[in-house]
Amino acid sequence: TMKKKLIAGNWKMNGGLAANEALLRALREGLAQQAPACDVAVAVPAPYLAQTQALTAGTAIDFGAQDVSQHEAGAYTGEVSAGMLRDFGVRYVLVGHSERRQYHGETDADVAAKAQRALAAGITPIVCVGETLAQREAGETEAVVKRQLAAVIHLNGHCISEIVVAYEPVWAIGTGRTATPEQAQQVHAVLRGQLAAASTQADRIRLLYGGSMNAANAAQLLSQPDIDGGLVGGASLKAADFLQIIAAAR
Ligand code: G2H
Repeated sequence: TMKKKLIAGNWKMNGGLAANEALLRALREGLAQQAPACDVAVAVPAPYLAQTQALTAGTAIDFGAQDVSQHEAGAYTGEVSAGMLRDFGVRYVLVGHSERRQYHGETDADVAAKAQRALAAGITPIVCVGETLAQREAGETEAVVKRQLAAVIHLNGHCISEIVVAYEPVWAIGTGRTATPEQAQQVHAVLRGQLAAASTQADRIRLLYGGSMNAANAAQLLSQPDIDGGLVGGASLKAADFLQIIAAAR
């Protein structure tokens, strides 16, 4: 396909002013030498959006947030709205990461509402789907990811080609246990088929793989026909590793 791959780092709740600056400077230098064939982004904790905006200005690095409120504005203490993210030039926002679903009780309906808020603010939601180990072992993988994707396919007034989807098997997240390229491709093909049934633009939607992607396994995963990039957690915190993954995305 013609689309560029996307390699997105998910810093999760890591970093600090000094560490972020060192990491972003190293990425900038690395990318200036490498001329990446793919799009590159980092999803940072909300307090560092301004810092990230300043340090990535004029570079090949896009950035995003890790969550967004499903509400537009008002009495929602602690929440950050899509409009606030837009004020900082945010291009992407993770929505429905499994850690949000698991530890913060986010439902498919919440995820759909958040994706819709992002789109309305001109921000591309990276919608995360994925099965737990128990669900995989019960043979429910396909049903689970299809249900999670179905929730965001028919968002009012927005063409679904404006989203990015990340498949992250929960059992592979931060565990060092990666899905095999075949396991990942199998699920990506299911998701592609579901998107194709809903939209003529399905081929334009980027499907990322996430879950212990690293410098050693990225090339094989990224060579699968329906894997259009990666959502990278732990390995995105080390510039050398992240740059190697970016180099593998051709
Ligand atoms: C999955 C991934 C990034 P990691 O959560 O979203 O993290 O690469 O550390 O498994």
